[in-house]
Amino acid sequence: MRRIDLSLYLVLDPELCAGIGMVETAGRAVAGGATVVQLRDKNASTARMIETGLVLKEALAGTGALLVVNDDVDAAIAISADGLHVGQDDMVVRAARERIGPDMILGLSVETEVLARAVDPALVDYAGIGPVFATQTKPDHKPPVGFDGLARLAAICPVPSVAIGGLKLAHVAGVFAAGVDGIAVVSAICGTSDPYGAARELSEAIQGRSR
Ligand code: TZP
Ligand code: MG
Repeated sequence: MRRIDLSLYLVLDPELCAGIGMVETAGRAVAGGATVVQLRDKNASTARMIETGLVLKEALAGTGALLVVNDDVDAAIAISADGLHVGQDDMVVRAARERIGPDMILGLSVETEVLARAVDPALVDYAGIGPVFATQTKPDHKPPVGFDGLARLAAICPVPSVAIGGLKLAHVAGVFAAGVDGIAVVSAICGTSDPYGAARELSEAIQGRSR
């Protein structure tokens, strides 16, 4: 299994990034320590995802941060993204793996114990577990699992995992104590006026707890 640094996983949101834009937000967050950037734009066409994805890819080149595309397998392939992230309803996992080939990272959202048990490590590289807490960023989210549920799901998942949903700086210790490999945030970085500073604080808290 390939090693992926999931520790600070930024999920972009076009509305929350409206001030400086998704590409600038991602660049600043990666300078502050984000290790993965996911391009997530639910309303964008594939053409637009490709357009933004290519600019993002160039902005992240040489930083070591991974670029993951949410849902849009054609866009992920067109830009040769590092990864594709799908939800349980988006694409059948096997079909997604067949489309992207063996080398692209595949992430899968996992919200329940049944789904955690069903994760196939031959197909999936990491799981996004959540929502940990309720969040306005994804209005249609599934019931929150809390730290206890997060720990249970992370223990069941046969692949590395990242926690998502309502997570802020104050949650870093609790999230990692639950046994996951990373913290995924949208508003804690995109919703601030200083994505660099926000990412840096998160990154320092993450590193501080593993020293
Ligand atoms: N999937 C589950 S919760 C969520 C996604 C994309 C949104 C998390 O956003 P925030 O602002 O970090 O709570
Ligand atoms: Mg999805």
